[in-house]
Amino acid sequence: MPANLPPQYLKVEDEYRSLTKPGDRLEKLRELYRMLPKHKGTEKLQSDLKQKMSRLKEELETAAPGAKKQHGGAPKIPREGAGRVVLVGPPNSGKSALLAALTNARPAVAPFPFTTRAPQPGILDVEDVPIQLLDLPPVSDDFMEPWLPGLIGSADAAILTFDLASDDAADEVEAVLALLAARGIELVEELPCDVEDVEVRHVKTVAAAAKADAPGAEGRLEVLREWFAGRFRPRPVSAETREGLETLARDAYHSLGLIRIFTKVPGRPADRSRPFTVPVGSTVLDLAREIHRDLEASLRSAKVWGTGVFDGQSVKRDHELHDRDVVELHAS
Ligand SMILES: Nc1nc2c(ncn2[C@@H]2O[C@H](COP(=O)(O)OP(=O)(O)O)[C@@H](O)[C@H]2O)c(=O)[nH]1
Ligand SMILES: [Mg+2]
Repeated sequence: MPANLPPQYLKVEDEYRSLTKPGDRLEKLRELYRMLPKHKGTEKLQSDLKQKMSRLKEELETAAPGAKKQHGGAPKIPREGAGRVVLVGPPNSGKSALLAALTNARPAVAPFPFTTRAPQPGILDVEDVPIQLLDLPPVSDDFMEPWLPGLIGSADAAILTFDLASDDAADEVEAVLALLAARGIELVEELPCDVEDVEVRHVKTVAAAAKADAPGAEGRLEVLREWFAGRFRPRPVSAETREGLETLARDAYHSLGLIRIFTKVPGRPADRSRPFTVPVGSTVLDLAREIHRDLEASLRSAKVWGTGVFDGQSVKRDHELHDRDVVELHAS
Protein backbone atom coordinates (compact mmCIF):
# COMPACT_ATOMS: atom_id res chain seq x y z
CA MET A 1 0.00 0.00 0.00
CA PRO A 2 1.48 3.40 -0.94
CA ALA A 3 2.21 5.92 1.78
CA ASN A 4 0.79 8.94 -0.16
CA LEU A 5 2.63 11.54 1.86
CA PRO A 6 1.46 15.16 1.78
CA PRO A 7 3.92 17.66 0.22
CA GLN A 8 4.20 19.48 3.54
CA TYR A 9 5.53 16.27 5.10
CA LEU A 10 8.25 15.94 2.48
CA LYS A 11 9.26 19.55 3.08
CA VAL A 12 9.66 18.97 6.83
CA GLU A 13 11.55 15.76 6.05
CA ASP A 14 14.05 17.82 4.03
CA GLU A 15 14.42 20.19 6.97
CA TYR A 16 15.08 17.19 9.21
CA ARG A 17 17.84 15.95 6.89
CA SER A 18 19.64 19.29 7.09
CA LEU A 19 19.78 19.23 10.90
CA THR A 20 22.83 17.91 12.73
CA LYS A 21 22.22 18.48 16.47
CA PRO A 22 20.53 15.44 18.08
CA GLY A 23 18.14 17.65 20.09
CA ASP A 24 16.96 19.51 16.96
CA ARG A 25 16.64 16.29 15.03
CA LEU A 26 14.50 14.77 17.78
CA GLU A 27 12.17 17.80 17.77
CA LYS A 28 11.84 17.59 13.99
CA LEU A 29 11.11 13.87 14.15
CA ARG A 30 8.31 14.50 16.65
CA GLU A 31 6.86 17.06 14.24
CA LEU A 32 7.12 14.57 11.36
CA TYR A 33 5.44 11.87 13.40
CA ARG A 34 2.53 14.14 14.26
CA MET A 35 2.10 15.08 10.58
CA LEU A 36 2.25 11.51 9.31
CA PRO A 37 -1.12 10.04 8.33
CA LYS A 38 -1.58 6.91 10.46
CA HIS A 39 -2.68 3.96 8.35
CA LYS A 40 -1.47 0.63 7.03
CA GLY A 41 0.47 2.27 4.16
CA THR A 42 2.62 4.29 6.55
CA GLU A 43 3.26 1.46 9.01
CA LYS A 44 6.92 1.09 8.08
CA LEU A 45 7.49 4.86 8.22
CA GLN A 46 5.78 5.11 11.59
CA SER A 47 8.02 2.48 13.10
CA ASP A 48 11.12 3.96 11.40
CA LEU A 49 10.36 7.35 12.94
CA LYS A 50 9.75 5.89 16.41
CA GLN A 51 12.96 3.92 16.14
CA LYS A 52 14.93 7.04 15.20
CA MET A 53 13.33 9.00 18.04
CA SER A 54 14.20 6.30 20.58
CA ARG A 55 17.79 6.12 19.43
CA LEU A 56 18.18 9.88 19.60
CA LYS A 57 16.64 9.94 23.07
CA GLU A 58 19.07 7.25 24.19
CA GLU A 59 21.96 9.14 22.59
CA LEU A 60 20.95 12.36 24.35
CA GLU A 61 20.60 10.59 27.69
CA THR A 62 23.99 8.92 27.58
CA ALA A 63 25.79 11.97 26.13
CA ALA A 64 24.30 14.66 28.40
CA PRO A 65 26.72 16.30 30.83
CA GLY A 66 26.10 14.80 34.25
CA ALA A 67 24.52 11.76 32.60
CA LYS A 68 27.10 9.56 34.23
CA LYS A 69 26.07 10.56 37.71
CA GLN A 70 22.40 10.96 37.00
CA HIS A 71 22.05 7.67 35.19
CA GLY A 72 24.59 5.73 37.17
CA GLY A 73 26.87 5.52 34.14
CA ALA A 74 24.54 4.44 31.35
CA PRO A 75 26.73 2.00 29.44
CA LYS A 76 27.35 2.53 25.75
CA ILE A 77 27.11 -0.76 23.91
CA PRO A 78 28.03 -0.53 20.24
CA ARG A 79 25.50 -1.99 17.85
CA GLU A 80 26.60 -5.04 15.90
CA GLY A 81 25.00 -7.26 13.31
CA ALA A 82 21.74 -6.69 11.46
CA GLY A 83 19.68 -5.75 14.50
CA ARG A 84 19.54 -5.68 18.27
CA VAL A 85 17.25 -7.94 20.29
CA VAL A 86 17.13 -7.27 24.04
CA LEU A 87 16.39 -9.89 26.71
CA VAL A 88 13.76 -8.41 29.01
CA GLY A 89 12.19 -9.97 32.07
CA PRO A 90 11.82 -10.18 35.80
CA PRO A 91 14.78 -11.04 38.08
CA ASN A 92 15.95 -14.65 37.93
CA SER A 93 13.73 -15.58 34.99
CA GLY A 94 16.53 -17.12 32.93
CA LYS A 95 17.66 -14.25 30.68
CA SER A 96 21.39 -14.72 31.15
CA ALA A 97 21.12 -18.47 30.71
CA LEU A 98 19.40 -17.86 27.36
CA LEU A 99 22.16 -15.50 26.22
CA ALA A 100 24.72 -18.15 27.15
CA ALA A 101 22.79 -20.91 25.37
CA LEU A 102 22.15 -18.91 22.19
CA THR A 103 25.46 -17.08 21.72
CA ASN A 104 29.13 -17.45 22.51
CA ALA A 105 28.85 -14.87 25.30
CA ARG A 106 29.43 -16.18 28.83
CA PRO A 107 27.38 -14.09 31.25
CA ALA A 108 27.12 -14.88 34.96
CA VAL A 109 24.15 -17.17 35.64
CA ALA A 110 23.18 -17.45 39.29
CA PRO A 111 20.24 -18.49 41.46
CA PHE A 112 19.81 -15.03 42.96
CA PRO A 113 18.41 -11.80 41.47
CA PHE A 114 20.46 -8.86 40.15
CA THR A 115 23.42 -10.96 39.07
CA THR A 116 23.46 -9.02 35.79
CA ARG A 117 24.22 -5.33 36.29
CA ALA A 118 25.65 -4.26 32.94
CA PRO A 119 24.23 -5.13 29.51
CA GLN A 120 25.98 -8.14 28.00
CA PRO A 121 26.03 -8.51 24.23
CA GLY A 122 26.37 -11.74 22.27
CA ILE A 123 26.05 -12.56 18.59
CA LEU A 124 23.33 -14.93 17.46
CA ASP A 125 23.73 -16.33 13.96
CA VAL A 126 20.41 -17.23 12.42
CA GLU A 127 19.37 -17.76 8.79
CA ASP A 128 22.85 -16.53 7.71
CA VAL A 129 22.30 -13.26 9.54
CA PRO A 130 24.18 -12.15 12.67
CA ILE A 131 22.00 -10.40 15.23
CA GLN A 132 23.01 -8.81 18.50
CA LEU A 133 21.39 -10.36 21.53
CA LEU A 134 21.68 -8.12 24.58
CA ASP A 135 21.24 -9.49 28.08
CA LEU A 136 19.96 -6.86 30.51
CA PRO A 137 19.55 -6.39 34.24
CA PRO A 138 16.00 -7.15 35.36
CA VAL A 139 13.02 -4.85 35.09
CA SER A 140 11.88 -4.71 38.69
CA ASP A 141 10.34 -2.28 41.14
CA ASP A 142 12.88 -3.25 43.82
CA PHE A 143 15.58 -1.60 41.82
CA MET A 144 15.85 -0.71 38.17
CA GLU A 145 18.81 0.84 36.40
CA PRO A 146 17.57 4.31 35.30
CA TRP A 147 18.94 3.84 31.78
CA LEU A 148 17.23 0.47 31.30
CA PRO A 149 13.91 1.65 29.78
CA GLY A 150 15.78 3.83 27.26
CA LEU A 151 17.89 0.91 26.12
CA ILE A 152 14.83 -1.33 25.75
CA GLY A 153 12.93 1.37 23.86
CA SER A 154 15.70 1.81 21.34
CA ALA A 155 16.09 -1.90 20.59
CA ASP A 156 14.80 -3.41 17.35
CA ALA A 157 12.97 -6.21 19.16
CA ALA A 158 12.74 -7.94 22.52
CA ILE A 159 12.58 -11.42 23.97
CA LEU A 160 10.39 -11.36 27.09
CA THR A 161 11.13 -14.14 29.56
CA PHE A 162 8.43 -15.90 31.58
CA ASP A 163 9.77 -18.13 34.36
CA LEU A 164 8.31 -21.65 34.20
CA ALA A 165 10.00 -22.51 37.51
CA SER A 166 8.04 -19.80 39.33
CA ASP A 167 4.44 -19.97 40.54
CA ASP A 168 4.32 -16.18 40.33
CA ALA A 169 5.47 -15.94 36.71
CA ALA A 170 2.30 -14.19 35.51
CA ASP A 171 2.43 -11.50 38.22
CA GLU A 172 6.16 -11.02 37.68
CA VAL A 173 5.68 -10.41 33.96
CA GLU A 174 2.69 -8.14 34.54
CA ALA A 175 4.90 -6.06 36.84
CA VAL A 176 7.55 -5.79 34.11
CA LEU A 177 4.96 -4.71 31.54
CA ALA A 178 3.48 -2.12 33.91
CA LEU A 179 6.87 -0.66 34.84
CA LEU A 180 7.81 -0.27 31.19
CA ALA A 181 4.41 1.11 30.22
CA ALA A 182 4.87 3.80 32.88
CA ARG A 183 8.01 4.83 30.93
CA GLY A 184 6.21 4.91 27.59
CA ILE A 185 7.36 1.49 26.40
CA GLU A 186 4.88 -1.16 25.33
CA LEU A 187 6.05 -4.67 24.58
CA VAL A 188 3.77 -6.19 21.93
CA GLU A 189 3.74 -9.33 19.78
CA GLU A 190 2.34 -7.37 16.84
CA LEU A 191 3.03 -3.71 16.16
CA PRO A 192 -0.11 -1.57 15.91
CA CYS A 193 -0.28 0.60 12.77
CA ASP A 194 -2.17 3.65 14.03
CA VAL A 195 -0.57 5.05 17.17
CA GLU A 196 -1.16 8.78 17.51
CA ASP A 197 0.92 9.22 20.66
CA VAL A 198 4.45 10.37 19.79
CA GLU A 199 5.82 9.37 23.17
CA VAL A 200 4.72 5.72 23.21
CA ARG A 201 7.25 3.34 21.76
CA HIS A 202 6.08 -0.16 20.83
CA VAL A 203 8.74 -2.84 20.82
CA LYS A 204 8.04 -6.00 18.89
CA THR A 205 8.36 -8.87 21.33
CA VAL A 206 8.83 -12.63 21.29
CA ALA A 207 7.56 -14.36 24.44
CA ALA A 208 9.86 -17.07 25.81
CA ALA A 209 8.70 -19.39 28.59
CA ALA A 210 12.10 -20.20 30.08
CA LYS A 211 13.16 -23.25 32.14
CA ALA A 212 10.72 -25.57 30.33
CA ASP A 213 12.60 -28.50 31.93
CA ALA A 214 11.71 -27.40 35.47
CA PRO A 215 9.31 -29.60 37.49
CA GLY A 216 5.72 -28.42 36.96
CA ALA A 217 6.66 -26.33 33.92
CA GLU A 218 3.97 -27.80 31.69
CA GLY A 219 1.10 -26.83 33.96
CA ARG A 220 2.48 -23.35 34.46
CA LEU A 221 2.81 -22.88 30.72
CA GLU A 222 -0.91 -23.66 30.32
CA VAL A 223 -1.80 -21.10 32.96
CA LEU A 224 0.45 -18.46 31.39
CA ARG A 225 -0.97 -19.00 27.92
CA GLU A 226 -4.47 -18.55 29.23
CA TRP A 227 -3.54 -15.52 31.30
CA PHE A 228 -1.78 -13.75 28.43
CA ALA A 229 -4.11 -14.93 25.66
CA GLY A 230 -4.49 -12.24 23.00
CA ARG A 231 -1.31 -10.50 24.17
CA PHE A 232 1.51 -13.07 24.25
CA ARG A 233 1.88 -16.70 23.34
CA PRO A 234 4.93 -17.87 25.32
CA ARG A 235 7.01 -20.55 23.59
CA PRO A 236 8.61 -23.13 25.89
CA VAL A 237 12.41 -23.00 25.88
CA SER A 238 15.12 -24.45 28.05
CA ALA A 239 18.71 -23.30 28.29
CA GLU A 240 19.35 -26.57 30.10
CA THR A 241 18.00 -29.11 27.57
CA ARG A 242 18.12 -26.70 24.57
CA GLU A 243 14.45 -27.39 23.84
CA GLY A 244 12.89 -24.65 21.68
CA LEU A 245 16.10 -22.66 21.25
CA GLU A 246 16.19 -22.91 17.46
CA THR A 247 12.58 -21.78 17.15
CA LEU A 248 13.22 -18.92 19.54
CA ALA A 249 16.24 -17.80 17.52
CA ARG A 250 14.24 -17.90 14.29
CA ASP A 251 11.29 -16.05 15.82
CA ALA A 252 13.66 -13.39 17.16
CA TYR A 253 15.14 -13.01 13.70
CA HIS A 254 11.70 -12.74 12.07
CA SER A 255 10.61 -10.14 14.60
CA LEU A 256 13.23 -7.82 13.11
CA GLY A 257 11.25 -7.67 9.85
CA LEU A 258 14.30 -7.99 7.62
CA ILE A 259 14.85 -9.39 4.15
CA ARG A 260 18.13 -10.82 2.90
CA ILE A 261 19.61 -9.58 -0.33
CA PHE A 262 22.58 -11.05 -2.19
CA THR A 263 24.59 -8.77 -4.42
CA LYS A 264 26.56 -9.60 -7.53
CA VAL A 265 28.86 -7.82 -9.94
CA PRO A 266 28.22 -8.08 -13.72
CA GLY A 267 29.38 -11.33 -15.30
CA ARG A 268 30.01 -13.07 -11.99
CA PRO A 269 27.85 -15.25 -9.80
CA ALA A 270 26.22 -13.78 -6.70
CA ASP A 271 28.14 -13.65 -3.45
CA ARG A 272 26.01 -15.96 -1.32
CA SER A 273 28.30 -16.05 1.70
CA ARG A 274 26.80 -13.10 3.56
CA PRO A 275 23.55 -11.39 2.61
CA PHE A 276 22.88 -7.72 3.15
CA THR A 277 19.80 -7.09 5.26
CA VAL A 278 17.24 -4.34 4.77
CA PRO A 279 13.77 -3.82 6.29
CA VAL A 280 10.78 -5.49 4.60
CA GLY A 281 9.43 -3.12 1.93
CA SER A 282 12.85 -1.73 1.03
CA THR A 283 13.65 -0.69 -2.53
CA VAL A 284 16.75 -0.95 -4.71
CA LEU A 285 17.62 2.58 -3.59
CA ASP A 286 17.35 1.60 0.09
CA LEU A 287 19.75 -1.27 -0.57
CA ALA A 288 22.22 1.05 -2.32
CA ARG A 289 22.07 3.41 0.67
CA GLU A 290 22.71 0.48 3.03
CA ILE A 291 25.77 -0.63 1.07
CA HIS A 292 27.37 2.77 0.71
CA ARG A 293 26.28 6.36 1.17
CA ASP A 294 27.84 7.39 -2.20
CA LEU A 295 26.08 4.65 -4.07
CA GLU A 296 22.75 6.29 -3.38
CA ALA A 297 23.64 9.31 -5.56
CA SER A 298 25.42 7.40 -8.32
CA LEU A 299 22.93 4.53 -8.70
CA ARG A 300 21.55 4.42 -12.25
CA SER A 301 19.81 1.08 -12.60
CA ALA A 302 19.75 -2.45 -11.28
CA LYS A 303 19.09 -6.01 -12.37
CA VAL A 304 17.23 -8.43 -10.16
CA TRP A 305 16.96 -12.22 -9.98
CA GLY A 306 14.29 -13.47 -7.60
CA THR A 307 10.67 -12.81 -6.71
CA GLY A 308 8.24 -11.09 -9.11
CA VAL A 309 10.80 -10.53 -11.88
CA PHE A 310 12.25 -12.59 -14.71
CA ASP A 311 15.91 -13.50 -14.24
CA GLY A 312 18.14 -10.49 -14.65
CA GLN A 313 15.25 -8.08 -15.20
CA SER A 314 16.23 -4.41 -15.28
CA VAL A 315 14.38 -2.49 -12.61
CA LYS A 316 14.04 1.12 -11.48
CA ARG A 317 15.49 2.54 -8.27
CA ASP A 318 12.12 2.36 -6.54
CA HIS A 319 11.62 -1.37 -7.27
CA GLU A 320 10.62 -3.20 -4.07
CA LEU A 321 12.92 -6.07 -3.14
CA HIS A 322 12.04 -9.47 -1.65
CA ASP A 323 13.77 -11.95 0.64
CA ARG A 324 16.71 -13.70 -1.07
CA ASP A 325 16.65 -11.56 -4.21
CA VAL A 326 19.95 -11.27 -6.06
CA VAL A 327 20.72 -7.71 -7.11
CA GLU A 328 23.28 -6.27 -9.49
CA LEU A 329 23.67 -2.53 -8.96
CA HIS A 330 24.83 -0.25 -11.77
CA ALA A 331 26.34 3.07 -10.76
CA SER A 332 27.65 5.86 -12.95
N1 LIG B 1 16.04 -25.80 35.21
C1 LIG B 1 16.48 -24.70 34.59
N2 LIG B 1 17.00 -23.68 35.30
C2 LIG B 1 17.43 -22.60 34.65
C3 LIG B 1 17.34 -22.49 33.23
N3 LIG B 1 17.82 -21.27 32.86
C4 LIG B 1 18.20 -20.68 34.00
N4 LIG B 1 17.98 -21.45 35.09
C5 LIG B 1 18.29 -21.13 36.49
O1 LIG B 1 17.56 -19.98 36.91
C6 LIG B 1 18.38 -19.12 37.70
C7 LIG B 1 18.43 -17.74 37.12
O2 LIG B 1 19.01 -17.78 35.83
P1 LIG B 1 19.62 -16.50 35.13
O3 LIG B 1 19.87 -16.85 33.71
O4 LIG B 1 20.77 -15.97 35.90
O5 LIG B 1 18.39 -15.48 35.26
P2 LIG B 1 18.35 -13.90 34.97
O6 LIG B 1 18.43 -13.24 36.30
O7 LIG B 1 17.01 -13.67 34.33
O8 LIG B 1 19.50 -13.57 34.08
C8 LIG B 1 19.75 -19.81 37.78
O9 LIG B 1 19.81 -20.53 38.98
C9 LIG B 1 19.76 -20.76 36.61
O10 LIG B 1 20.55 -21.89 36.82
C10 LIG B 1 16.78 -23.59 32.50
O11 LIG B 1 16.65 -23.61 31.26
N5 LIG B 1 16.36 -24.67 33.24
MG1 LIG C 1 20.95 -12.16 34.43
